Amino acid sequence: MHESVLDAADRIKRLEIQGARNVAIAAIKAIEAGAKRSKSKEKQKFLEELTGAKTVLFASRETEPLMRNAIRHIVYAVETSDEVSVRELVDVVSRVSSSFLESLEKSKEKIAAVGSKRVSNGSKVLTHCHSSTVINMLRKAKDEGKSFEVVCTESRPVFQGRITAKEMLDAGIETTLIVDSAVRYFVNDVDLVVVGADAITSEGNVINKIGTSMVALAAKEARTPFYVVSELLKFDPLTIHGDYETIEERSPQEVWKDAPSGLTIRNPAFDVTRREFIHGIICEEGIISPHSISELVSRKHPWIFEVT
Ligand code: RUB
Repeated sequence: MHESVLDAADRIKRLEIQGARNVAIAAIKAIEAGAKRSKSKEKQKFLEELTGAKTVLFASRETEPLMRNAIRHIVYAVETSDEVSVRELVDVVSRVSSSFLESLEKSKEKIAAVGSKRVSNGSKVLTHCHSSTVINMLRKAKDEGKSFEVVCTESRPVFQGRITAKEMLDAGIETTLIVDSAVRYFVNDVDLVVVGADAITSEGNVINKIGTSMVALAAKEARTPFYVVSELLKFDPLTIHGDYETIEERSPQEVWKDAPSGLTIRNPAFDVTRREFIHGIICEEGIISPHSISELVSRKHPWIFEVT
């Protein structure tokens, strides 16, 4: 296994790299770097290396279909390529990786263009955790000259909300940080809730940072619009075959380092927000109903259902 893959997997596991997009980007770059340094002489061996890298990266975080879709796409391109020379196959990996990264970048900009229209001048927007896609959309709204405030949750146990708060302040946006349990207290006071996504299921349910479903519940009760901001490729194709999205459970140490012995601590990283709580998914194709996700993904990315 090449060091670039092991290193990326380790940084992803430790949350040094966090958020679905950043995880996928790091994994793609690691696969490409590993492929470029491959010592394999035959296609079969090269494929075995790629498959090994795929296994290691998949295991680094379990609830990341964008990363899985990207890696499957790259491996599939090699498997189905007519090329037999390893040098040519490395080029295939580079080409597919670059085009995947480019399309991720384009989607991010399209999402920002669509989503920023929902941020009105003088409004207050609440977000949970740290989503680079949400941040980019809010920055765009700011760049368009809108004046608005952001309320962000701490996002216990590892406080990704602090990253959001710093990035929003850096963008010149008035920002308030609240504890996660204060969401109901503030949600009446905000005009819009926007969150990112780690996974979207075939039924249109969304998996995001633990606590997102509670934010959605509070938003629904307060009649505050709740939007998910996400690339279509966070769709998990396995859910259409009946598989459930696995929810990563992280170390209890993140919750309480020197907890008394005998205490059970549970630390799921994500939860599921059912589609009926979601006003819309702001994606690169526009604002869509969660119900239409499977149909749209099969139209825009039919390959997603082919590769396993
Ligand atoms: C991050 C999180 C983010 C999504 C989307 O959780 O839940 O909302 O990953 O992020 P963690 P992005 O910190 O555990 O990775 O929009 O950047 O893909």
